[in-house]
Amino acid sequence: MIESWRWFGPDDPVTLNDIRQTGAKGIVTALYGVPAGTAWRREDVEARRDMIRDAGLDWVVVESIPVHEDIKIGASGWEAHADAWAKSLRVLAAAGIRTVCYNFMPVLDWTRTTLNHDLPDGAQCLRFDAVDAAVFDIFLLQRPDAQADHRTDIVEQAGRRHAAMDDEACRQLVDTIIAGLPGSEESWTIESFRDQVAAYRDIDHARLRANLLAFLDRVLPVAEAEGVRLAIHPDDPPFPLFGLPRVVSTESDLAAIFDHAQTAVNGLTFCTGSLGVRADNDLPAILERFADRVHFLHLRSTRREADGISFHEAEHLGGDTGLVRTVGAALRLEARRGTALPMRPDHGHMIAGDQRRNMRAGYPYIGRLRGLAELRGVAAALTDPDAR
Ligand code: DNO
Repeated sequence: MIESWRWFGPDDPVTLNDIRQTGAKGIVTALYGVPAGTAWRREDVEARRDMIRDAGLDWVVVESIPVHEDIKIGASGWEAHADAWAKSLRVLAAAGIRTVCYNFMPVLDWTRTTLNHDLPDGAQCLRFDAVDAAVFDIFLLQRPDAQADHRTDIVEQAGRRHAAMDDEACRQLVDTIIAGLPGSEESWTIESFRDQVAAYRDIDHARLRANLLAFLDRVLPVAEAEGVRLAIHPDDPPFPLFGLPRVVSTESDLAAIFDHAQTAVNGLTFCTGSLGVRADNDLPAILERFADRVHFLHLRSTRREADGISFHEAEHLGGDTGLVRTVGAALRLEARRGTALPMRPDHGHMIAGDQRRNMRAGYPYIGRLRGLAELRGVAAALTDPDAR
């Protein structure tokens, strides 16, 4: 595995030098300021690549090139946005960067309802709470028919919880959900979010999937010609939210994408934390089935909670996802394919002063370093023939 680290660019409180000291060799980053639909410029890509190189590291994966909302909706003119996306692939290939992670989640990228959930040991983690999501949807977003999309017991609890929330608590919940988590492509106000959700009124699962496949038909020929591996990121969380469909959540979603175009460049970011939230996703089976399409690993774990919907982020080797088994399976896959896969320790608990150092939600230095070190230890143990 090529140990890598997500870096949010020169404004990231974690510097390239900090990253070098983790032992990671690869950088996962993007030109975060460029709006969706605008092609990346060669000089900007080269300058960023050289900055990383000068720090003794290597830009191994782009995460992400944002997919314009018009492409997801299939609005007229979407093709020009897709062509700009493909142009960025050409620019990246010319600069020697050939793995690109992207997602196809409508409106919101990854979503949580709490950024600082307290754990018994004093660490803090990200959490998604089904009742908070319903409070937002029904009472704050006030989406028509929202109630019907939540379980009755959750709707009842949401009513009680909302009645006890003051303005500040409501504002904080709205911000957490729509203001944009690190790496998110857009940040919304409640009004702009409401409008954008409404634009999906006629887009169901089948339409969104068809729009994704049409997008792939347009960009894959460029990816193939340039030798750029695309790695779609699973939905996080892997179920519809706020009436918006999601089409990269399950094994059958992935099969529909990968069967549509039988080329290895039509690939996957195998994100254990996202897929692992669903108990019906069998992670080792998914990794095995799509083995030749996996181009990038996001390794983190989640713990499902009692209501069957809520979850929080677990320590890397804890939770429900079984990362020791996944690392073993990934090492076998690499041996079979004869390639090393870039991996990054995804997310991490805020620990040991991360809170005081102004770290981005989910992306603390020490918490991720702990995850990376644990995963490195697992890989070392699994590959040492004399270890037992
Ligand atoms: C969250 C991340 C997401 C992901 C993008 C991929 O931490 O996994 O931001 O990178 O959705 O496009």
